Amino acid sequence: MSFKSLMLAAIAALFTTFGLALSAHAAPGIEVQEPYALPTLAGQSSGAAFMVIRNTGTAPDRLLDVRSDAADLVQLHTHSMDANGVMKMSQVKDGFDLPPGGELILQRGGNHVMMMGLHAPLALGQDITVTLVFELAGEVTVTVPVAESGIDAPMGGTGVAMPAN
Ligand SMILES: [Cu+2]
Repeated sequence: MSFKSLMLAAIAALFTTFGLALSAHAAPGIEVQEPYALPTLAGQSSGAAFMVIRNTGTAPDRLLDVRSDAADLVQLHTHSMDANGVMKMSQVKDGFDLPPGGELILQRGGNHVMMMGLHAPLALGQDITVTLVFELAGEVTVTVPVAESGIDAPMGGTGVAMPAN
């Protein structure tokens, strides 16, 4: 094998590996990182899931809705302060904008996936399935492990999508 063909083989292998890594949690233009859902106690009827969603495409997209068979009612939620300075959760009915290259961070104390009427307690080590519904990318199904935190969760980010009003 010549040096040139070796190089081409190495480049081909690199692209194949990269493609496989991306396909794990990706749909066209959407990449989901570090999903997790907090464990719940017996008798606790609701839970929340968190993740980082990135628009890797070149077109604006929007997270419209969320679904899961883990609970009766699943909604996109945010936290905001009411007139009395009390933090409250509320549904984000219009969803979240995801500009090209933008990130939507769903995290504790912020935007999150709310699951009400859990069919069973969320136990550590278990996986649940959450389907994200995007305006452009369509449905993206994510396997969400029940854990205390996302592994290697990014500490920050740029282009954070703010909740639409
Ligand atoms: Cu909530």
